[in-house]
Amino acid sequence: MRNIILLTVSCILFTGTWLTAQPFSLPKLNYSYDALEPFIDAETMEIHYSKHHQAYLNNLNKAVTDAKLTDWTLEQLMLNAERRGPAIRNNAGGHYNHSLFWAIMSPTAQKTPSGKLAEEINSTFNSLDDLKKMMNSQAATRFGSGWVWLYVNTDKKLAVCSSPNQDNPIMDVMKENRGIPILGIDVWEHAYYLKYQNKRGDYLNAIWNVIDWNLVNQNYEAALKDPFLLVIEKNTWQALKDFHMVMAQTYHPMEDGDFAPIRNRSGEMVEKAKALSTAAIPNSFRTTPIKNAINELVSGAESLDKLVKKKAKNDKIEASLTKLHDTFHKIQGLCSEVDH
Ligand code: MN3
Repeated sequence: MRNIILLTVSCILFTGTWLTAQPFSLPKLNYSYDALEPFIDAETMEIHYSKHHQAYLNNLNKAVTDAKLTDWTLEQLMLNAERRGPAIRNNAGGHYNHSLFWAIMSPTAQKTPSGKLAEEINSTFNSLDDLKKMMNSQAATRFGSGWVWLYVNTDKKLAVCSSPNQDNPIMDVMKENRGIPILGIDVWEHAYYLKYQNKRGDYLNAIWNVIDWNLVNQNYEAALKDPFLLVIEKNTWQALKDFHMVMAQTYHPMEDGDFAPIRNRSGEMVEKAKALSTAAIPNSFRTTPIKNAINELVSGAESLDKLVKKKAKNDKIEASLTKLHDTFHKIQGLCSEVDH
């Protein structure tokens, strides 16, 4: 009897844990807290990982639960950081950035890059020393808290930038400098203050001893092949996002029988379509079929607007908006067929 009760209790506990399972979890550290001594001290590592990173993670899990976004990937959250607000932006960034940071450091770090990465560093920055100087200088002059990044941009080239707070090049809030980070250095005081106090420069010089270029190289190779790079490039296309917004906010209500939004906003739809046809198209999507489909979108939006101005009946508006929606999805389809 006692065993049955225990079994029941443990089943309930187990189920309870299951039901409250959180979408994101702390990545395992591949080394002990003291492994990066003397460059990063054990106490800083322990607090940084088990307190700071854990807090970003807890807040991220709470934020996605509150926003009912538990099925979103970390990448999706970051691409939409601006619209999703500060709790998602800061904590998705905090989780992603620290996960990358732990993963590129090692007590047995390979101190110099090799292969294609070494060649690209030399051709882009002149030398590894020049790259380090550039990153240290951007890190030193980052006011307040932030990160400095080596990343693969949407043209598959290496680039350096810094970002405030927990932002990173994946996020839509970075208006330039978009791409996939392959090396990030945390320049928040919590990353160095216990050992280096206010001497950020000493921390920046020391950290290169534990950055493992073999691991950075793996990130580089993965980023070059990653289809996510094309997703980021598409995410930089603001005019397409602006059109999409008006389309979503008029088409979906119409599907539910509400024609007020499209009758109020058909002129705005024309404006957004025209803006899309004159805005620069990101490199990978600058194809003739996509340009033609955008022109089709402008004329489709204009005929819809004429119908609205004539106060045409709902069935006419519905046919015209449905056709415009199909044209928009044709553009989306053409974008996903693009070979990077
Ligand atoms: Mn940190």
